[in-house]
Amino acid sequence: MNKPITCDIFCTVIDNFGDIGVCWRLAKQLTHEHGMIVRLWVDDLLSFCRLHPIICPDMPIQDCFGVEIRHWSSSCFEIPFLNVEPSQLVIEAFACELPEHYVAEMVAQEYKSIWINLEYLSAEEWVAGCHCLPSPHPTLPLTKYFFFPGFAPQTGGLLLEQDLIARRDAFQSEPHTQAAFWRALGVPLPKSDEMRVSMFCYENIALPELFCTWSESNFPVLCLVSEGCVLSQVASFFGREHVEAGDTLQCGNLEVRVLPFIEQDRYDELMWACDINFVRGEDSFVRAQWAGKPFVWHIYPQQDCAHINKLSSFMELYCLGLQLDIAQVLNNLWEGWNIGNSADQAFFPSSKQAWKECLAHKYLWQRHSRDWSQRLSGNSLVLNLLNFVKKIDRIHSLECKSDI
Ligand code: TRH
Repeated sequence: MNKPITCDIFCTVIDNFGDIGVCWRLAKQLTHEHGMIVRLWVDDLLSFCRLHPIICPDMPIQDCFGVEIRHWSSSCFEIPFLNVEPSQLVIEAFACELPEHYVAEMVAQEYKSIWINLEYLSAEEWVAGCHCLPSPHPTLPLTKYFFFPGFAPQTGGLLLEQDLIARRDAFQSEPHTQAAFWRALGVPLPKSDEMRVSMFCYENIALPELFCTWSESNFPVLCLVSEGCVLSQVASFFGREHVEAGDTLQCGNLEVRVLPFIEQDRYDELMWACDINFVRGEDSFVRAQWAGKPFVWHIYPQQDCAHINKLSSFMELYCLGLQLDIAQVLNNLWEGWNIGNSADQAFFPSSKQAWKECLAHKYLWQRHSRDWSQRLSGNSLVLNLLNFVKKIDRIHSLECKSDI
């Protein structure tokens, strides 16, 4: 029998939860689906703990679901007794810098580790051309390879657990499971004519207008807002100084419930159970696509406005094959949510208008969401990564032979 492949994943939490969210999923998938021995190095256990509360923020080394979690503090590589031997596969997430000592060990060891830089997700066209490109180290005999997640077949694909779509389908077809889910969350079961929305976004000045639209709608809207930076806006919409997890607020036909941050797997279920999901960043954006439900993305805003191109590149792909008028109304809603409120208001239809037009195409939007998740599901990041690793491994073996 082949010996399991060892893997180190390095993650620095820049801000929020996306970096560790992605790394944790990757670590679990490599361990559970491919029998690999994975160590996940993360510099911020407190953020990790929010997604996965059984993580102990004070423990330098712990095992969680078969993954070894190591607190990556600047001092840990200086402690000689740790004696860290680099793994066969080394993944630095989002261009975080590997510890010098570790890189030196990679050079010194007999076998050659395969070094991957797992990049951020983007739907831009250039991604396919840069995926898998080598980047030789400027001074050391090491090569790192860029690995780009993406939506097109020539990219690295998306993280998707082998059984996720089947679990989603089972959940969505079992009313009892859904009822148990709502009960556990302390949220009443959906009313027959209600629209249930999950809301996870950055601060967004389009939010009050959307709330206002929902409050005036002719059916009940329950908006489940996740705890986070947007709560001050929620408070001011309802004329409160402060709101917190557990609060319920009402305005016309809009009910807002503030949810605590829930465990990552439960958050997937929340998206499976809602009619529409507002998501943000990278990881919740991908999970909303696997939910197979209509969603609206609040892209991570970048200072140089690079996010605007990223947003339109995604929309172009997402709307391919959709009737032009539907593509247009979806674009209006998404642009209004991301750009319209921070740029020239007059250029964009109001969120109210855009929302109404999207609702008019609700059934087509639902069908498209389902088809979209089906279409993407054939391009698994982990399978692509492991195929690439095999290819590099063969090249390394040939190089070794020619050295002899
Ligand atoms: O939190 P985000 O904004 O994270 C990131 C980071 O900002 C990162 O630096 C940036 O580069 C990246 O976005 C693009 O959004 P994201 O990516 O959706 O990550 C949120 C994670 O939190 C995701 O794994 C889902 C999880 N989550 C829960 O586990 N429970 C919850 O209740 C919620 C709302 C989210």
